[in-house]
Amino acid sequence: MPELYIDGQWVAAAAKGRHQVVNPFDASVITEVDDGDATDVDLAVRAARRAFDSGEWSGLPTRERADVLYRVHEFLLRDQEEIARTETLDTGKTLTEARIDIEDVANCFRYFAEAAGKDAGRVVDVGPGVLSRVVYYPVGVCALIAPWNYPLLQASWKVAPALAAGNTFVLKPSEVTPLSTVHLLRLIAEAGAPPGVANLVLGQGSRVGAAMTAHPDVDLVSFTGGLETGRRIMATAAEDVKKIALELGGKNPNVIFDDADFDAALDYALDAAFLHSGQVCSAGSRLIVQEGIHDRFVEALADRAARIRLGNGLEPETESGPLSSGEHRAKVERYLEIARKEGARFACGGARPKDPALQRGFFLQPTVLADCDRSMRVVQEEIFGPVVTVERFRTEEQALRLANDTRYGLAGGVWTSEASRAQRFADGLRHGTVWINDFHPYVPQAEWGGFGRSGIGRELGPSGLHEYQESKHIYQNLTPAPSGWFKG
Ligand code: TXE
Repeated sequence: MPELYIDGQWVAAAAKGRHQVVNPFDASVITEVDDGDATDVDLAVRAARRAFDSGEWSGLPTRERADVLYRVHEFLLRDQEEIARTETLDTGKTLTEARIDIEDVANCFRYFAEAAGKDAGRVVDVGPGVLSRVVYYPVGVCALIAPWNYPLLQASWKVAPALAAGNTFVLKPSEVTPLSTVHLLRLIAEAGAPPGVANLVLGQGSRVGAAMTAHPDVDLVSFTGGLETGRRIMATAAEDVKKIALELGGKNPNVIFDDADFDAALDYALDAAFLHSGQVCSAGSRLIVQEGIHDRFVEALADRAARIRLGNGLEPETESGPLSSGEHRAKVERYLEIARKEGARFACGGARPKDPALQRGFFLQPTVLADCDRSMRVVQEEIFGPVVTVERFRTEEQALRLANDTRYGLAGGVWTSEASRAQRFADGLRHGTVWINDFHPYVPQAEWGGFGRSGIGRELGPSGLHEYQESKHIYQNLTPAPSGWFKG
């Protein structure tokens, strides 16, 4: 079956290109999919343009668009198990995590279905004789580019608000993990989105993603992925002054004070660093631990990290899967080499696992790098693998300075039993999400995005909808009369 979805039809890539999708657990080929190019992008953008300009979607009452999103929510839950298995095969993550992802995807659609009808703009009180309103309109044709770590989740944070606001879109999943997104497009079609509203082009970033970003008929580009690609997209989008939203990852501090609940902080430090093999934009990959508990904490962390059960995500006993691709594992291994040269102490891990059952997959041992400091590249750069660095601090002031000493600013955590310090510290952190005595939870009602080089704009929450809207101020003089400004 062809996998490009353009103008309400499933079609093959124009140049008949094909691309293998690989299971990272054992490097086996799951399937082959179409590999599009600029011609497919052009067809998809034209379809999206026509559908947008016709008003058949943007002109619908919000409630009717919301109905389509509610149906997508329902179908996602209906197909949850099938999509979760696809996501596990494609990404290597555990089935438990994939099931949660798909539930979160469904909730995202429900949230934006609800949110769409809530904000009808506002009346501005200008005084008597004037009716002044600020109202929201869809931006137009959106190019949505998603990454491989949370393929469907990251796509849904773009697709759901784009649709809710009345836009049309062309979506490109990562070439590494396209399968669950193909399923989503089927569900959007089944839910009744008119032809041309939702379009899918599979293919390589350098061809399909670049063509989407450069297309003159695209009004907005929303991208989640790496910093370098984000920079390139921003530069290309500048040509037409397209609107952009970028989520570019992070190097997220997780600060543990001496007075924290030791066992809880340890458990969450493990989750923060090693969930989905650390391939999480908000991973707590930079531990900053107060000196009173530092040595005991690092020892306990390394002990627990070394016991994480690696394996096939489909097996219930597996706690963590492989990295997403051989290429990505090679990147993480280069950072392990850098860590050696920079003098980090390997408290555990640092190599591929020895287990014969894991030799064909893209596995790496969970790794704790102790005795790190902020001058090191492994502390400053996003590794995006099962690697956590540990720094030591003495005072609260020093901890805050360390936690904010990053070019990124996506998320951060602080662990302490002193409530006033927790609030003070949270206020001081320059990161888009801050967790106190927790790590990783997010909700669709609250904004997600970063300070600094973590990106531009916000996903989720009311701002996540506004990213896909233009505001317009309509000012009506109810009692027009000559102004008398010019006297002649
Ligand atoms: O991502 P890319 P890569 C970080 C992480 C990782 C690094 C590089 O540190 O090691 O990025 O990963 C599409 N124009 N994150 O190279 O290339 C691509 O096809 C338009 C953090 O795999 O950024 C895919 O769909 N699009 C992150 C998407 O961009 C282009 C999640 C992301 O891939 C393109 C993933 C181009 N020129 C990686 N080139 C997060 N923020 O969560 C590629 N793409």
